Amino acid sequence: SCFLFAKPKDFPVLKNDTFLRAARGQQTQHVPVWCMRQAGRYLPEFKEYRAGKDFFDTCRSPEACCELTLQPLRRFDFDASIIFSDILVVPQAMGLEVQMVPGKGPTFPDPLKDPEDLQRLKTKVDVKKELDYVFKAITLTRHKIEGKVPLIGFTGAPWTLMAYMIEGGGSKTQSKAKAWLYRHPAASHMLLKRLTDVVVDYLLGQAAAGAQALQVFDSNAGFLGPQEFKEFALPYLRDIARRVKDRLKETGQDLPMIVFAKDAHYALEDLSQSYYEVVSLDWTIDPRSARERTGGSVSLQGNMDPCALYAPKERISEVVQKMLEGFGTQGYIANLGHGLYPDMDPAAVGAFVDAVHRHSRRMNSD
Ligand code: 1CP
Repeated sequence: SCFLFAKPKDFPVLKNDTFLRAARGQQTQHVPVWCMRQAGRYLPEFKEYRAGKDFFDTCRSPEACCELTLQPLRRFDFDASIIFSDILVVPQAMGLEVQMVPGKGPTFPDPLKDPEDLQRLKTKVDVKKELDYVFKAITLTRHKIEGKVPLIGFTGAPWTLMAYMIEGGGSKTQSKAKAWLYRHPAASHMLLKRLTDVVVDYLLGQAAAGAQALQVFDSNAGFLGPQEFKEFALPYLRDIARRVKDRLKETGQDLPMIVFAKDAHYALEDLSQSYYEVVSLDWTIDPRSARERTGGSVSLQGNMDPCALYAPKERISEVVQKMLEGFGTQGYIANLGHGLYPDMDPAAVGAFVDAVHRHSRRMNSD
């Protein structure tokens, strides 16, 4: 990687480091909490701000990304923020067109069909140039957040990005992308390797721009069986963390990294030995067994079923308490097992955040 950034030194002082401490396994007074997709359509102010604007135009506006990142922080006592963007900006940077079709989701008009289509991708991706708008958004947001909470940068993982590039959008089976793994393993590895190189530069650029932690979303991991995950996902996830960390060390930076491989139960032990400080869990894993299987080697994040937010406040509080009892209050970041849905009640999110803080403070003082 050719990134050599001066570390910006003029950011406001961080006032709440609970999330960063928990990520590193250091002691905290309360369990920090944030939500995947905390900026989103469940917030009326988000819908109002986004109305009539193209999704990826919004992603390309640092001011808009900053505003949308800050919106949930004005309502809720979150301990972290995540930059408003999307994982699909990476395939765009590699030369594939992606549109956001209202009511349908992200759509590639011309997805990859055969290995020959790899020729359509840029051979050299100038990440600094192509994704500069994300770096600008991060720097601006880091200033405007005024040190209230840390700012998380993120990327899609190579397998998840590859799946979108071949499927051309969301998919129930991922059968087109999986067909590549079985039919064209060499071309698959070539694509995954190229995605890995771009993702490494992308995360380094985000760190240089002011991101204080980095999350890698392997949202489509669960479509793979254990063998395929071991061959086509895990090596790239490990490579990303190792390369980003090695490079950051040279510049004297040390950012906690989070891996979220949704539905990849079978990989929990491997993921906990993959250079990430935090393993983020979906709701199908029991907190106690996750602790046992990771043996205290990493911090854990997650994993309340997002649908628990449809429950009344008292029930949310009970679910949170059980979750905290399972994970314990240290080396733990409360979150959902996946993102918030657009029809969720903002008040339920507030109840979730307050329950995490309240129960964990009480448990720590018992
Ligand atoms: O206009 C809109 O509001 C469209 C909805 C939306 C939003 C709010 C999309 C389309 N992306 C986003 C923002 C987004 N995407 C964030 C923002 C920060 C935050 O969390 O608050 C993040 C982290 C993402 C990451 C992302 N995009 C993932 C990984 C996380 C996950 O949900 O698993 C994935 C898979 C995407 C692709 C994507 N973008 C949007 C949609 C609807 C989808 C999923 C499409 C599908 O698979 O069917």
